[in-house]
Amino acid sequence: MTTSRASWMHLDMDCFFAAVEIKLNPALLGKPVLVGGVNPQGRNVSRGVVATASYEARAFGCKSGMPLYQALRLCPDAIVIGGHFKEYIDCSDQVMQICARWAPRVEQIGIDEAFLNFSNTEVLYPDLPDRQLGLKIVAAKIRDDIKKEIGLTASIGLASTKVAAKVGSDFNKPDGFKYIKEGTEKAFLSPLPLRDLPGIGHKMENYFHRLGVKTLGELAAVPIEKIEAWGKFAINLWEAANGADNIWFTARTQVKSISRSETFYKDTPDENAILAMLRKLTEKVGTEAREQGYNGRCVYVSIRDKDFRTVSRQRGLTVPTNLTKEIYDLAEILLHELWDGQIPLRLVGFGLTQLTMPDNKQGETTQLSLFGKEHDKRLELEKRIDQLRLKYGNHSVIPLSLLYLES
Ligand code: DCP
Ligand code: CA
Repeated sequence: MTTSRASWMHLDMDCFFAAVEIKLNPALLGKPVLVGGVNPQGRNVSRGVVATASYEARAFGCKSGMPLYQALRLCPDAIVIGGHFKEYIDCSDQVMQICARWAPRVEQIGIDEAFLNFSNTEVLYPDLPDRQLGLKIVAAKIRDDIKKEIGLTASIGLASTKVAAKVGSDFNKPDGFKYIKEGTEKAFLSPLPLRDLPGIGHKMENYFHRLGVKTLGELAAVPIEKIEAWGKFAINLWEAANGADNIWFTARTQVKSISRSETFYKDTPDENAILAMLRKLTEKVGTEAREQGYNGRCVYVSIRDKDFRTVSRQRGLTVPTNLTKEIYDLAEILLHELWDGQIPLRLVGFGLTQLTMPDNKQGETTQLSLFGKEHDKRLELEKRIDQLRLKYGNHSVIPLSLLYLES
């Protein structure tokens, strides 16, 4: 039997800014809360808009993007708060770290949402009888970790396509989970209103409503010629409504973190093998960061031991960087702080977070002069290695320590 090996989770935090505010002040629990009316400096702005509303406020019709005065008209008792941006970012980082513990690849696409790529993860969960059953357990673990460690709720969609996973995470919100079985994507999307498919704006929605098209199933049945009039983006939406996956689902905002984790074939207490794994992960993350021109301000390492206990630790870098050497050096320190040097490890994870985007996308960061000559030389070297790897394959240039893993 040939089956697709693609498996995606989409994780989205519930009423994120409001949830963080409630966590900071539990007296707000169960009350209608509006986040907004304050600027990033925390000052009141009279003509603000609602950034988000707690589910209690949503019951009155309040929602993101609505002018505050209008939301207050709908729900005069709502409590308006906000401005704890640092806390939102801290919670976001913690959430992404938990995701990276469980997922081999994490694509953060907004402050509170990420795609978790579990494609081809058979080796990761070899002890589980059914792979999707395994991933359902993993989804429950992720939500559980987030609840226990951060005190917030997340919703997750699990599917073979990104589109279905994304719509799925919204399906049973808040604190929800939805699994869309492979092959049922179109049937799952079909009864849903057009606006449930991200990317369909008001204008397009109105256009299709005038054509009598109200659901995604009806959209899927529109002849392609009519869709083409709307251009490439509409074709992507139409394809998505037809159950296909497509890559239009890229970052809504810039990528916020790059991470990798990997499970050992066999749990190991061998320091050399563990450091080699860490080296491999930092190489991968460094290469991707350099390719995309990102520098990170912070790194984290997570380890999972043979009993599935998982711990992580993060630390800021003195200057933002994408140099493998610099991120590895700090990662090694963090690893030694986390690991007692004895207990066999099952998995190691590494992430570069708080990414800053340089002005141009070639990775020629404008901050180079800040870093000094040594850094520039090292960057030049690592980029050459990237090019060699691109040309001759990943194995053409490997640090010696990696031989532990390769052999
Ligand atoms: N946000 C904002 N302005 C908007 C939309 C969102 O500032 N117009 C911020 C506040 C949200 C956060 O981004 O808390 C995440 O946005 P979501 O669209 O995921 O909305 P929520 O997480 O608030 O709610 P939901 O439970 O529906 O995901
Ligand atoms: Ca959200």
